Parts: sequence; C-alpha cells; structure tokens
Amino acid sequence: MPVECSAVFNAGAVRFNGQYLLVLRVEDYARQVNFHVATSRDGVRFEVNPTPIEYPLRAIEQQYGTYRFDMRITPLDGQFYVCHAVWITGLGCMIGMARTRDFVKFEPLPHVSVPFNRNAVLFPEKIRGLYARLERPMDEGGRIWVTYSPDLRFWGDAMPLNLPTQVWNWRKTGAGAMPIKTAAGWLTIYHGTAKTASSENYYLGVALLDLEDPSRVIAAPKKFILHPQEHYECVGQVPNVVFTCGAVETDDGQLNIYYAGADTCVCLAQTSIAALLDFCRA
Ligand code: M1P
Repeated sequence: MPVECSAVFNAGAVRFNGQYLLVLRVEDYARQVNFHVATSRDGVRFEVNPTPIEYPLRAIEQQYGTYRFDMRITPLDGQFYVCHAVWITGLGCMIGMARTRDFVKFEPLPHVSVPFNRNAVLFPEKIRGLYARLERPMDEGGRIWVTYSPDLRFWGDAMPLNLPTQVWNWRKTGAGAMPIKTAAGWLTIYHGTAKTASSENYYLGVALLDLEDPSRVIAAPKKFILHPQEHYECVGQVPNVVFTCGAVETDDGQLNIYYAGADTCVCLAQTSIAALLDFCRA
C-alpha cells in the first residue's frame, strides 16, 4: 500500500475503461476510513492510488460526524452508483449513495436512509420500472430485503427475501456483490453468519432470485461457497470472516470475487457464473 494503513478490505469492484477497478476501504492508524481506488489490467495485480477519492460530506454528516465504509458499485444509466454504510455518531448505521463517472469525484445523493440499515447494493437495471436495491435493515442480526424507488430518494415496497435459514447463515444475511443478471435469475453472492463457541463466523453463499420479483428466491444451496479457513481469513482485525462487496466477470469468462479476509486484507477467489448456476441447480 502506498499509504500508511492498518487494514485494507471490503472492496467494491467493477470493470472500468477496460480495467478492473476496486474501491478499497482503507483504515489508518486512527481507525479512520478513506476510500482509495486501485486499478489493474489483469484483475490480480493492482496499483493503488495514494490519494483518496473526493466525496463531499452531506449536511447530516457534517452536523453529526460520520464513518463511511463498504462501497458497492453498480453501473447504471451510463454512470456508476455506489451504496455504502454511513455510521453517524449517536444516530446509528444507515445507507448513503453517490454517483460518479470517473472514480475521482463522487457526487453524494443528499439523503441517507433511516437507521439501522447497511449492506446495500443497487441492481444494475430497473425492475418493473423502478430502481431496486438489496439491503439489511437491522443492526444486530437481520435478513436481506429488497426495496424499490422511482427516483433513488424515496424507497419503499420493501420485502424480505425468502432465503432459507441454513446452519451457516442463521444469525444474519447481508447482500454482497451486485446481483448478476442471467437467464435463470439474478445470481447473488451474499454473506451469512453463525455464532460458534469462540466467534461469529462469516461465510459466503449464493442464491438465484426471480428477475421480476427478487424477493422470490428460486434457488439457495444449503452449502456455502466460501468459509474462513486460510490463516489470513481466520486471523486479523475480526477473526473468521470472509466478506464480499464486489465480483466482476473476466475477459476469459471467469468470475473474480474480491473478498476480505478477517476485516484486514483483500483476497481473490475465482469461479464462473456457469459454475455458480450449476451449484444453484444441484
Ligand atoms: O466484521 C465483519 C463485517 O461486519 C459488518 O457487516 P454485517 O453488518 O453484515 O455483519 C460490517 O461492519 C462489515 O464492514 C464487516 O466486514
């Protein structure tokens, strides 16, 4: 890293100008977060911009103080929208959104959600004429919901996903990477947690959601697709965590899932959309 930091993780991911682009959550030695852009030609070796992105504070953030984290990126309407968590001192965790065309300057959408809410990601197209986003309107525990908006300001018609509770996701589920549109449905990589005797473990799972009504889960395998097992996933700022905010298709038909190990480092897992669909159908 070209800047002093204690942890780099939970990166949003997208293809941009023929390159792979990550927006990293970079924590410094005061545990303040900055978002830094990293770019790569091959999706593996990244160069990190030492200058954090420009992203002005909203009025509410200026008034109360803010802690922003976990940016998820969606290409839509010829630009890029991001959703991220905004922890406002004394108020709680909520969702903030912004848009950008160049990943240098970000324009905040002025309104944040009410607390508690987080793990938000926008779908890459409107559904039944409305913007749609996955989110988790809870602090401790909770499940993934889908909610709709005509204008990215007023959100409603919210429904929980009927995602079956599994042994590895019983405590909470949260949206991960942007849903990928396939002929079979929205392919969605998400995280689930379960408490063990020593920690709350985070797993990645996959589900297929109905194209017209994403609250309707078409398939949700009983097994997770990734669990904490490597040293860098089990040991770090928060042990036993694998957590994703972004996955992108590669030129050769693979799917790169950028995920965080133990809230400390950025990792890469590779699979394909076809393999995940097969896993959903098995
Ligand atoms: O420590 C694991 C993750 O915990 C929170 O996510 P969630 O609310 O879904 O449990 C977030 O703080 C996330 O940043 C963190 O990686």
